[in-house]
Amino acid sequence: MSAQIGVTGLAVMGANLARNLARNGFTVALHNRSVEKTDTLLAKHGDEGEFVRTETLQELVDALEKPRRVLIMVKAGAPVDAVVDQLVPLLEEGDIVIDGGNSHYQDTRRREAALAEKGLHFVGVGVSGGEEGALNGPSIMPGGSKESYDALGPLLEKISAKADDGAPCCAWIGTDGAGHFVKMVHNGIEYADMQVIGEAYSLLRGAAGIEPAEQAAIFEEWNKGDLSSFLIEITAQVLGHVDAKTGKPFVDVVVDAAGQKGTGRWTVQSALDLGSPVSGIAESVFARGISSQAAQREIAQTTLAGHEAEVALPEGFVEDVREALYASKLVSYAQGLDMLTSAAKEYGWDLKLDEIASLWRAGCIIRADLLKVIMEAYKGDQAPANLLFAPAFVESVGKAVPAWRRVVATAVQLGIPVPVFSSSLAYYDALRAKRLPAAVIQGQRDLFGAHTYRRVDVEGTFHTLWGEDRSEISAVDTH
Ligand code: NBP
Repeated sequence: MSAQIGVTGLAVMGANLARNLARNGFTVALHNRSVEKTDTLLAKHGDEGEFVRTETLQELVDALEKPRRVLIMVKAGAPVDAVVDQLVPLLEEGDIVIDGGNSHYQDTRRREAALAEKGLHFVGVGVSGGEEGALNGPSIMPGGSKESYDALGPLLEKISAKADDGAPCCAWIGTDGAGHFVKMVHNGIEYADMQVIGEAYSLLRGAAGIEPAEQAAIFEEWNKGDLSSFLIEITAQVLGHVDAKTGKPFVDVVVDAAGQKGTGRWTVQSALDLGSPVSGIAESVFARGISSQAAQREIAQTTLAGHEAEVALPEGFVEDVREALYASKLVSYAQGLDMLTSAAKEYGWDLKLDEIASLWRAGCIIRADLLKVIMEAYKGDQAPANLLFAPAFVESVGKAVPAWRRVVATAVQLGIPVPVFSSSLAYYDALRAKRLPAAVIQGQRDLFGAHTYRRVDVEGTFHTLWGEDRSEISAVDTH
C-alpha cells in the first residue's frame, strides 16, 4: 500500500503529527534515525490508523505515492540539512520535502532555493501548539511554492485546528521562508503576550497585594471578556495551583528566571534588520534576559536605591490593570503584524494578514477571541496601515488609555518594572506625536557627521556649516 505522506523524525512532535495524520485517514510511512522510536510509536499507537514501518530513508521514499510528500520533524539546524542531504538523491522532480520544525526562515529560504534548482519543492511549515496541538490540531503556517500547497494543503488543513466557524487554521502563507517567518513572529507576539500577563500579575500582587489564589479568580473572570485567550486561561490555572510540598502558591516556589529557546530573539534580530519597531516584543525578550541575571539581581537588591513613592492606588485599580493589559497586548499584535508587512515588502511575499489572524484563532499558543476582531480588521481592501488604526481598536484602545497611563505611572512610582506596559504606551504616544525629537537627532548628526537633513518647508537636502558661519547649503543626501 502506498502512503500519502512520510514522516521522518519521530520524537514528540513528529510522532504526534504522524498520529494526527493517521487518525485523519491518511496512510503514513514512518521513519526515524534510530529505529526504536518507530517501533515504540507502532507498539503504542499502531492501531490508530494506517502506518507503514520503514527503517531507511530509501524504504521511506519507496513507500510513498507520487508526488512524494516527506515531512521532516528533526531538531532544527544542522540535523535538517543532514536529513535533506540524504533525502534529495532519493527523490524525483516534483516531490515535496517539508520541514515542520522550528527552522530559521533564512535557512528555509536557502534550502528552498537549493531544492528548487533540482526540481524539488521545499516547504517550510510553521507548526504551533506544542505536543498537544500536534496530536489534536495545531495551527499550521506553510510556506513554499503555491504548486506544492495544492498537493500538500488538503492534508495539512485536515489535521489542523479548526476555528469556531469551522475554518481550518492552516493556509498557504507565501513563498520560500514565509511560513517559518510568520511562525517566528507568532512566537515573538507570544513572548510579549506572556510578559504583559506577567506584568499584570506583578501589579496586582506588588501594588494591590492580591495573592495568587485570588488573582486566579480575577484571571478567570478576565477570560470571559475581550481578553479571553488560552494564555489568560492557563495563567488562572498556574496562579491557582498550590505546591504540594510546601502548601505555598506554586508561583512562589518557582525560580523567577524565564527560559527561552530562541524564536523571540530571532524575531527581534529580524526586526532590527527590517527596521521594524517591535519594542514590546523586544522588551519581553530582554525581560527574560534580566530575569536570568541572578547574580546581578542579588547585588542590586542591596545596592541600588529605589526611592519608591507612597502611592494611593487609584480607585478601580484592578480594572485599570485589565485595560492596560488589553491595550499593551494589542500593541504587541500591532507591532508583530507591522513587522510582517515590512517583511512582505523586503522578501516579496504577498502576506494576507486577515488569513494569518484567522489561522491563529485556534490551535496555537496565542489563540484568543481578539484574533477574530483582528481578522475582521484586515478583511477587504480597507486594511489599516497599522492595526491600531482599525476603527474597532481606535475605540477600544482609546477607551483604555486613561487607565493605561494611571497604571504605568503607578508602577513607575512604586518601582514595579512593567517594560512592555510602558514601552507599548510609549509606542502609542510616539505614533501619535505631532513632533518627535528625531529633529534634534538630525541636527546632532548633521553637526558631528555632516549627515544632512530635510526641512519642513522646502524640498531638498541641506547641511549647516556648523564650524563656520552656520549658513545652510544644499547638500547631497547622505543619511
Ligand atoms: P527534537 O527537536 O528533540 O529532535 C529529535 C529528533 O531529531 C529525533 O527524531 C532525532 O533522531 C532526530 N535527529 C537529530 Br537530534 N539529529 C538527527 C540527524 N542528524 N539525522 C536524523 N535525525 C536526527 O524533536 P521534537 O521536540 O519533536 O521537535 C521537532 C521539531 O519541532 C524541532 O524543530 C522543534 O523545535 C519543533 N517544535 C517543537 C515543539 C515542541 O513543543 N516540542 C513545538 C513546535 C515545534 P533520533 O531519535 O535518532 O535521535
